[in-house]
Amino acid sequence: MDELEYHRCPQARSGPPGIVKALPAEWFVPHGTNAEMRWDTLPGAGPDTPVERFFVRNHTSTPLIDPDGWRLRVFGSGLRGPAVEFGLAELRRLPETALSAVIECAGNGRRFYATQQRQAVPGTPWELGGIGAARWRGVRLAEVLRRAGIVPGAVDVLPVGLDPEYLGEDGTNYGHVRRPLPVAKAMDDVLLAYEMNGGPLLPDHGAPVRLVVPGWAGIASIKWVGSLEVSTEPLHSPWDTDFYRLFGPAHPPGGSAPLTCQVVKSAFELARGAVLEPGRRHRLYGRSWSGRAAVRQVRVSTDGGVLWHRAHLWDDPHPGTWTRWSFDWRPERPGPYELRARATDDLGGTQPDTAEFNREGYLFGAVVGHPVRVG
Ligand SMILES: Nc1nc2c(c(=O)[nH]1)N[C@H]1C(S)=C(S)[C@@H](COP(=O)(O)O)O[C@H]1N2
Ligand SMILES: [Mo]
Repeated sequence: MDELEYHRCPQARSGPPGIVKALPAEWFVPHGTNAEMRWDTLPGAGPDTPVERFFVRNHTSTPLIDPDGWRLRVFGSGLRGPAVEFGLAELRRLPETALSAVIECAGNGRRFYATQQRQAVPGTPWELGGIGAARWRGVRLAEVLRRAGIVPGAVDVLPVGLDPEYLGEDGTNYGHVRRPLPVAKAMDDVLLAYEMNGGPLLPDHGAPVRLVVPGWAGIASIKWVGSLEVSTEPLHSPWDTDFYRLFGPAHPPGGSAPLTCQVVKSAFELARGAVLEPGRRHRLYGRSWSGRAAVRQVRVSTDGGVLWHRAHLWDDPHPGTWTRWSFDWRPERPGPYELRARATDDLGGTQPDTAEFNREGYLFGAVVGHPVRVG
């Protein structure tokens, strides 16, 4: 880490501290050190979220890392030999892979535990904008681990971020953001990404290199990765023991197993409380996604869940990323309406009417009521 030019960025002029890119109010809702994407900015956007509009979830602040000095150190009992280091140019010379994937915060939708279910939960009160989709390019983590000499008995890989150490509200120092990844997932579809939507990663999204762990809670996709410990013994960090498990009445005292896949969700590309003109046709756009499989079908209700209609899908559904859809609606009578969307994925996973409570408010997968006014 000595050779890194690694420092905190100056305070952003407006919005959350520690984020480098501009956060105009028409694109983002600020939440502490995080910035939520506003869904009403998406109509007309392609399948991927433009990088300047992609949500940011920072535990601390975005570090500015000199790509020429950056090195990825791979070490641990799960390697045949000593530690191996890779520079950015070396990674770029390895076989490259591109994939489309959403990154979604496990707490996305958390606000609806309070507003729809009257269940108070702490943490960032995301509506549904703690998600973005991109075309990622990089090298497979499996390729790097193989070149580093991973042994068959390896069980966990622990990527560590180069952002500042994370301090809890009570002052506890949790150290650098890091979360073990089981070898089975690490050797499957995980990418060490150096490009996003055809350009280099932005500092806020993990430059020079981040992990992209398709389908899994966003915390797995460690940004600004500086090292990977590969181990033949299970590894742990507060991010898989204290955070990002489900705690609560439905779960054992130590919590559920660490979170992996995200659940099925849907969102309208419309402001909550949007006003629509009566007596004309409105094309309601939205997107649905699932961490486990491609989205197969989406149904929309414009009357609070009484009648449901099949939405038109605009994308060939792919696992790992979202599917765009639309529904044409011609409301005649002025007044308040509640829109709903419910998606079903290829494994039959769908969206319930209520999400099962957990103390931290993760994985809100229930159908979200979307109020609009016709008039
Ligand atoms: N090093 C590091 N990696 C991190 C984080 C972080 O704070 N530090 N936040 C995680 C969380 S909780 C999420 S949801 C995603 C957000 O990625 P984005 O900011 O590029 O949208 O990054 C993950 N990777
Ligand atoms: Mo997250």
